[in-house]
Order: sequence, then structure tokens, then C-alpha cells
Amino acid sequence: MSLTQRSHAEDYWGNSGQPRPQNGHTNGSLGSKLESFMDKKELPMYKDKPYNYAGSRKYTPFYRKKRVISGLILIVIGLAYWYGTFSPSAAIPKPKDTYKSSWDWLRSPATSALVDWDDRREKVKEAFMLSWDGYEQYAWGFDEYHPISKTGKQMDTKGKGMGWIIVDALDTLMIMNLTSRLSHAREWISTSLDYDQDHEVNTFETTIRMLGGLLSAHYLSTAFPDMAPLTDDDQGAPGEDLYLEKAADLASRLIGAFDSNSGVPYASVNLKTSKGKESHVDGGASSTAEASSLQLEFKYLAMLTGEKNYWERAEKVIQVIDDNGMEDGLLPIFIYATTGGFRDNNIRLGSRGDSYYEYLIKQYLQTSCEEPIYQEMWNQSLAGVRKWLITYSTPNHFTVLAERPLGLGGKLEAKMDHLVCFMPGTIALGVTGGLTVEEIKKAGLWSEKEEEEMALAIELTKTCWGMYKITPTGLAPEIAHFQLDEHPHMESDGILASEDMMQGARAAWKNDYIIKVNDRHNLQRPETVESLFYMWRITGDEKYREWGWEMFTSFVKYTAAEDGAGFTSLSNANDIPPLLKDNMESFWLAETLKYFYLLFSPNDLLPLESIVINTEAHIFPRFKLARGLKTGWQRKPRDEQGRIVQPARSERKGDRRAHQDSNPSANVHTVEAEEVGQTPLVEATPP
Ligand code: DMJ
Repeated sequence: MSLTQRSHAEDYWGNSGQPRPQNGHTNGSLGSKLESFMDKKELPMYKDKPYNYAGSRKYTPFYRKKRVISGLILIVIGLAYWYGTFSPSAAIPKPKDTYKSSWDWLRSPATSALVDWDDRREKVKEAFMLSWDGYEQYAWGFDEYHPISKTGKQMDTKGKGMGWIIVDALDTLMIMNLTSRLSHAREWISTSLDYDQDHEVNTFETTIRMLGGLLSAHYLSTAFPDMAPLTDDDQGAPGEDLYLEKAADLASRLIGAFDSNSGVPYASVNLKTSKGKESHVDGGASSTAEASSLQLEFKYLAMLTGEKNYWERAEKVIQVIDDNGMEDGLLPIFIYATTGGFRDNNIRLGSRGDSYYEYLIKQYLQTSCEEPIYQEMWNQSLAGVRKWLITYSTPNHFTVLAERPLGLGGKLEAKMDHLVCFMPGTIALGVTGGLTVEEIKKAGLWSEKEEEEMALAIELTKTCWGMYKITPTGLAPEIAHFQLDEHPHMESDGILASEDMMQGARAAWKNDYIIKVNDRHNLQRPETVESLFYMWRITGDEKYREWGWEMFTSFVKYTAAEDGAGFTSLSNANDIPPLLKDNMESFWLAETLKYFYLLFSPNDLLPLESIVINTEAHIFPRFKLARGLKTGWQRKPRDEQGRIVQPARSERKGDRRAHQDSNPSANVHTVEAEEVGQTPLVEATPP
């Protein structure tokens, strides 16, 4: 942590009125333990003047549009900036001149036994600057950056651009204290970013990356005003409240996606008309993860603006999903926006499944443990994962979070998308709420359940780390398969621990992993370093930082584009030299490099127990329920398997028919009326 950043973090704790995190402990639940850290904390509100955003996008009169006036002023400033930056006499050196020599450390690794983490995180910052500067030089304002061909492209070729890379990277620029680059980004957002575009966008991706990016920028710039000293609230200056206003405008367009019969959002939405649209494929069904992980963003926006509608629309999705009564809280990966029912039975925590689970526990933490319904759902799903999906590779017993493509009754497939690797860190976060294991133990909040879940997190992290260690580049394939016994050993048959991972290209443990030809690509994904970050913060075991450093070194070695144009994806990470793929994902800047940077930073930079991080690594504060915002629904009574329990006799008529009309495929278990409500939800027993 640089001195400047350390003092900002200290200022924050000093000024916020909340106790600085330390090793003081109180007894009680995880909620009350965390509460002691949150005490007196008030969410930085939008000047306590919530907008009424309903319709504001469409009907704001010209003179109220600060953007228009500030835009004109900033065009002038922007032109001056552009000239200063890119003209031949520019003071800022071009990326290749700046960084060419700074990668020497790759060839001559440090000899001292003492690891300098500050120095390592500076290397991450350099990698970020190289990537950003390449983008700035060759593709500024484009949604996509192709560092090999040094070109850019808009996602919608007829559109004006969504700021895909710029907005996604905003908060990383702040955290890394890259003020001049942030200034350029902010100027672009002020003068060029216009969401009034007549084309469809993906509802989920636009929410987590753009809405999330803007909200995170708003939070960091208001709560940590010195982080990269450019505020989002410079009164009277052009662009006052820029990030929040852009976020509100975007949200008012995205919200139309939720106008389906069921309340489950459509896969896409037109930014101009705010009209949702079914997926063009998959029989019109939305991906479950995409449809169900928009709550952190819309709820934070609701809290900032007082706009209740955002809260209600977002939480309704979870209610509709939960009313399906899926066994053991495990969901198929496609859901119809029209009915709120699922399509097919494919169950996995990789693509299309992942962030549904992530947002259960994070919703609980976002509102300072004041909505226990989401913790209950998380606990049910995690117990379901352990019962149905956790198995072990053979012969070295790596813990595998497998899939059930044909539903819970079908065969287990020992396949892990790299995407699943968010799960170990999220499990650890669920166990401690962001505090350290030591703190939770001292608080008396440690039982067999916590012990087992943490052990699972540790083993799964190792499996994900193994995905990097098995390739010659040290970079993970997109998907790994695993050798299984004919009758796979499940967790309920006894928890197994993996063997030591001996070094060496031919180390025997590597044979437990299988990489298929179609899965050899590496898209610069963040999930494993995300888990390393949580595991380091929560367990304090330095091996996670060391693993992260090895991974980072591999990225630098094998994914650099020529001429200092940045870093790129790989078509094949399983060969040396690897086959490069001409694309830098926006989450390379938003997530992967941010997690590396935080992993090597001191732990008091963004303490885990006061924030919640969205699925695109954007940082939001935790807050208490206020402004009339609260959990607006209850779970239906259900049996031990999680099926909804419905009355058999008198009450049944209207209730059940109504339920089945809206969602004929809901998993309903009919019982005598007097039993309803008497069947508590209990933890699943192993099959
Ligand atoms: C990101 O956009 C998000 O993390 C999302 O939840 C899953 N996929 C990518 C990164 O791999």
C-alpha cells in the first residue's frame, strides 16, 4: 500500500465514526459480530436528496441536463487534453517507451528471501498501466480492444459505444491511484458516453459491468475522496455527480427488462425504448445466473436514490425463483422470463449458474445481515452442493465441484469451468462474513459446520490452483475435467483430502486433470485470483499470495502483446509458446488485475467486513436497511427436500391454482393443510 493510500484508508476509518477493524470481539451471531464493525456507519447518501428517477431519463428538460452544458465545457478541456496527450510533443511517454525495461524482473527474479509485497503490487499496477495505455492509444472509446491487431470495435457496430472498457476499469483506476488516467476516463464519460442508443444490450452484463462500475466509482470517490483525488461531487463544477447520474440514467433504461409476466428479467433490453427481449436462443429462456444476479446493483442504487422500485423489482426475481421450490436449492441453468419456470434440468455452478449462488450470500452481507432470508437460501444451496455435487478425483483426491447435466437424478459429470473457481472464496466469505477465521473463532462462532465449509473452501482453492499448475504456461484452461472412480466418491461417503502437489512437469497428481482440445483457451478470467484474495484475507495463509504471484508472473510472461500494446487472451494455454487470441477482456482491468493488486496490498485497503464486491469486482458499501427499504417477501413453507408444501384441502383451491397458472412447473408437494407451515426447512441429509 502506498503511503497515500494507507493514509486514505486510515482517514476513512478515522472519520467514519465506526470502529477500526481490529482484534476486539463480541459474542453473538455472525450478524451481530459484523454489526459491531458496522456500528454507527452511515452509507454515504446522495446528499440526502434522493431523486425521483421515474421517468427522469425521458422527460428531463434541457436546462436541467447538466451533462449538456458540462459536455460543451469539457469538450474544450478534452481537446486540450487530447492534444497534450497524443501530440508528438506529448509529455506522457507512450507505453512501449515507458515500460519496455520494467519487465526485467521476469528474467532476474529477486534473490532476497524477504518478499516485498509492495513491490509486487507495483508490478501489477504496471501491468494495468500497460494494458490501459495500449487501449488508450489504439482503441480509445471502443467497447472492445484487440491488442494484437491494435484495433478497437464497438459491440454494437451501429452504436456509439457503451464505455465497456472505460467504465468497467474506473474503480481499479481509483484503487491504484491513477489520477491522470482517471481524469481522462471521467472526461470521456462526461462528453461521449450517451446511453440513448437504439439497440439491445445484454441485461446482466450491462448491469454488472456498467451500472456496477459507475456505482462503485461513485462509492469510492465519495467514501475515499483522496483515493484518486477526483471526486464525484465537485459542487458547481462540470460533471457534478457524474457517476451517479449516469448510473441512474442507465438503470432507468435497463429496468424495462423486468417487465415480463413473471418479473424475471428478459435476457436483453433496448436502451432507447427500455423494452425487454427474450433470448434469441435457448428457446427464449434467460440464463439463470444472468437473470438472478442483479440485486446488489439495483438495491444499492435504490438505497442511494430512494427509488423503491429498483429494490422491489430486483428482489422479486429471487422470490419467483424460490417459489419454484427446487430441490436442495440447486437450480437448472435456464429460466423463462415469461413463466418464471426453469428449462431443462442442467445443474451446475459454472457458466449460467454461478452468480445466482454468489448473490445469495452477498445480498445477506450487503444489508449488514439484516435480511436472513438470503443466508438461509445460501445455506440450503451450499448444503445441496455438498450433497449432490462435491466429489473427488482419482487417485489423488482433488475436491471437484461437479455438474448434473440431467438433473439431480442424472449422472455426475466431473467438469469444472474456470468460472466455478469463484466458489471457494465465496464459501469462505459465507463462513466468516469477511472477518478472519481467528476473529470468528475468538467470537465463539465456530462449529463443525464452519470447520467443514472452510475445509471445503481450502480444498477447492487448491483444485482451482491446480488448473493453473497443469499447463506449461501456468495459465488455466477455460474448463478442466477430472478422472473419477466408476462409482464416484461423494462427500457423504467421507471427506477426502488431496495429495501434495509435487513440482515437475510430469508430477503424477496432474493426471487427475484432463484438458480437452476445445477447452484450452484462457480468457484472462478472474475467478481463481478472486478466491485467492478472499482466502488470503480470511485465513491469513501466505501461500495464497505466493500462488497469486506465480499466476501473475505467468500472465505477464505469456499473454503480453507485442510493442507494449497490453495483454491478451490465449487460444491455447497448453502449449509454449501459447497461441494468442486477439482480445483483451474488460474484466482483465476490472477484476483480474484488481484482485491481484488487492491480494498484494495490506489488508486495511478496503476491509472486507465493510464492503461487498459484485460479480464484476465492483466495490459497494454494506449498509443498514433504511428509507422504507426492507425484505418484501417470505419463503413459502417447504419440505426437507426444499419442495414447496401446499395444502391439500380447503385452502388449496385458489392458492394452488394461482401458483400453477403462473408457473406450472413449480416443484410442489401437497400435504394436509394442518401440516403446512409446520415442516421446518432442515439441512439436507446425504443421499
Ligand atoms: C465476469 O464478467 C463476471 O465475473 C461474471 O460473473 C462471470 N464472468 C466474468 C469473468 O469471468
